[in-house]
Amino acid sequence: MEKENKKLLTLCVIYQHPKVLLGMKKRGFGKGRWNGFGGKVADGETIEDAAKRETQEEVGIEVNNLDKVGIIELKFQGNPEILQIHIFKVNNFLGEPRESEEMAPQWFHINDIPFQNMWSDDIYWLPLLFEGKKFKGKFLFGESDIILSQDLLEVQDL
Ligand code: 8OG
Repeated sequence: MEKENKKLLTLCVIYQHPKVLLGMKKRGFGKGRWNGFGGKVADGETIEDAAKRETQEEVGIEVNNLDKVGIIELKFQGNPEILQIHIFKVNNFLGEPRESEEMAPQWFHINDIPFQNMWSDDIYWLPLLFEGKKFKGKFLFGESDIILSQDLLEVQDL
């Protein structure tokens, strides 16, 4: 049996209708793409604490009321690792968004999201977040981050 190899990650989507704050990732995994803020959950840290810490580090704002809206699991063909991403919708924050070494923030109208420069799964689930829905999804990526299969469901609770 293949050992299940899950990595926990967080993602905060700062959404103040009709605008969403995204960051251009300047380095590392996902470089050159717009995304929310987040990263790996450290040992001994709760998922929520990791989401708060990463948002503070990446864009300099403090987030407190995290609304968990989705869990997606990503797999890359030929790699046994599963990335499990816990997605939070965040309406309020303290401080002013500022650029960090990792991310350059910018507000986008929800009708003008740069999906062509984002992870290719986002176009499926981000609209659900804007509509106030909760969801669970699984995506399998092939070469060049093409989606080979997907399974996305709206759920009542996570
Ligand atoms: O610590 P690091 O910056 O490498 O964490 C990766 C971040 O990227 C983390 O917030 C989770 C996020 N991320 C993925 N895959 C995807 C994806 O397919 N869509 C979106 N929107 N974010 C993703 O790792």
